[in-house]
Amino acid sequence: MFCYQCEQTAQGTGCTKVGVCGKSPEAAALQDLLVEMTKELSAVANPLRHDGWDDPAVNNWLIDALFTTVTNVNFDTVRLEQLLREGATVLTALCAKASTTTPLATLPATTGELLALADAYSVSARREALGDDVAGLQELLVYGLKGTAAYVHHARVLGQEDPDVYTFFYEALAFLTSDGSTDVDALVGTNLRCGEVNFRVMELLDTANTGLYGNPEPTSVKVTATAGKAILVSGHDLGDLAALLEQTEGKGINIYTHGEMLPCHAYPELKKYPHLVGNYGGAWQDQKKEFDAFPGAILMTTNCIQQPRDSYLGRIFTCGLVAFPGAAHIDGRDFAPVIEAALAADGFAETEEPKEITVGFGHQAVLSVAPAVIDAVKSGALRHFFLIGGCDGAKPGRNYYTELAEAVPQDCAILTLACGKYRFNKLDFGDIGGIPRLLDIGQCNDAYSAIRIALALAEAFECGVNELPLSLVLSWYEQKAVCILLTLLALGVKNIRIGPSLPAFVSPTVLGVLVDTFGLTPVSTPEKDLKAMLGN
Ligand code: SF4
Ligand code: SF3
Repeated sequence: MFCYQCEQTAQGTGCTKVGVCGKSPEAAALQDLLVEMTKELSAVANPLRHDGWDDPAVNNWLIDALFTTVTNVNFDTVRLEQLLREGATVLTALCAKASTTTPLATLPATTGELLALADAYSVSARREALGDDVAGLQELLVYGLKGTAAYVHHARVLGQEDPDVYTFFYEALAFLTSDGSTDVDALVGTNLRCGEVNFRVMELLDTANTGLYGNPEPTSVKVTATAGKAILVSGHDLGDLAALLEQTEGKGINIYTHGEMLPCHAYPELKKYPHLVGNYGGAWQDQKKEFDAFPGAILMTTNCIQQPRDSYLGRIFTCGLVAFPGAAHIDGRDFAPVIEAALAADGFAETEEPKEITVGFGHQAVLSVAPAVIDAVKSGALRHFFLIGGCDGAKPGRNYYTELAEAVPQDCAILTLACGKYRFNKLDFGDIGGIPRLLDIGQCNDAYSAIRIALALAEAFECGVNELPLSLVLSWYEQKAVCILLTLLALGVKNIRIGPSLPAFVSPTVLGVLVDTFGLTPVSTPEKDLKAMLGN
């Protein structure tokens, strides 16, 4: 196997024997085949689409296939093979329609033959053939598309779609099969278009979330346990949580959010349920210890799942596209087995001394107090904004983000989003004239909110986003962070700092281009970076 799509890749260069994430070589091979199938399918579908063809089932398969290969989503070879075989059926029908043929329309009959076939489509084969610059830029696009696909999926299950988004997926993936796909300028251009399209997709998801569940509002969330039976919900899917809240009403079970589900407490239509009692644990990489200690059932709605320990394998459930061999999977949204497991488990014996944090600073909430924020900036009471956000992960270098947040001067505010915030979101940052110094904007896809806030501030101060007293320090781990970075670059945001380490798929030459064109900078030390960002 060869995989270098995430930040924890082995030795910072690539996982070759087994994934650091736990992905088996077999799962990696099937995922390589799935990605290749999305390209072949798009090469056939793209011209048809330009002639007016559309098929929701094919769009859905394409998006699901890409999302499935995001880090920490699907480790289950049986489900991966099933998705491949469904794809072959879809591809065969498309080929018949276009009177053409393509290799993966006919898959070999056995799993062993499938695995052998995957070798030809490995990333290492492409690196050998094309070199690190071109192969890396191609992978950057694939990873950007994977991240965007995750958000397309979230928006779609909540009823928001845009046909232009699917058109771009077909175009971009078809481009990767064309002769032009070795052209560096064309690759950079398509990557930036992926960023633009991802902005649209995050907007769709924002519309879906706020349309169904209301605008997030500043809300105190208990981060301590309440006595009673319990279910912990992790991932990113608001619809799954809403369904579970409905199904557990009056059953004497308390619901806790985990990881990226924390912002759910701020949505009026979710927080109205009194049994949504609090948030439990930290970011995804601490789950083995925390799930082990959680005395109830656990539901994983999307990434990031890690190999479950035997101690909780019987009470962890996956749904949607998440899967881990041995963990029970829920098809659809009937969570009866999760409820049963929660009732059979001990639950929390005691209510802990309550501790609370505040969430819910989406674009609506922040912009409703924009005049106060603008006055504070104008008077000098609020000197600078830092957006410190992105994914969390296991590497010790990620203490950088805690130290940076702690070192931010008292007259500056911190905007944060995604699971990287668990590095500092339980610290007390105080306020500046009533404006909290730590503003939790939401999930990773709420980068959309952060951008809306930045654009509104730029308009108020009659300047560009790059001229605002705002610095972005991002932490990346998986492919959703890749598409968000592409969005920021496509919007012309410069001088972003990124860490804790640089992507292995970005070659030194490509990094040089990103540094020269966008001022993208690797993080160094909190002291040095803070000094540079504050211009002193
Ligand atoms: Fe390695 Fe990350 Fe790929 Fe998993 S997803 S195999 S950790 S590079
Ligand atoms: Fe975290 Fe997986 Fe990326 Fe949505 S939950 S940000 S790492």
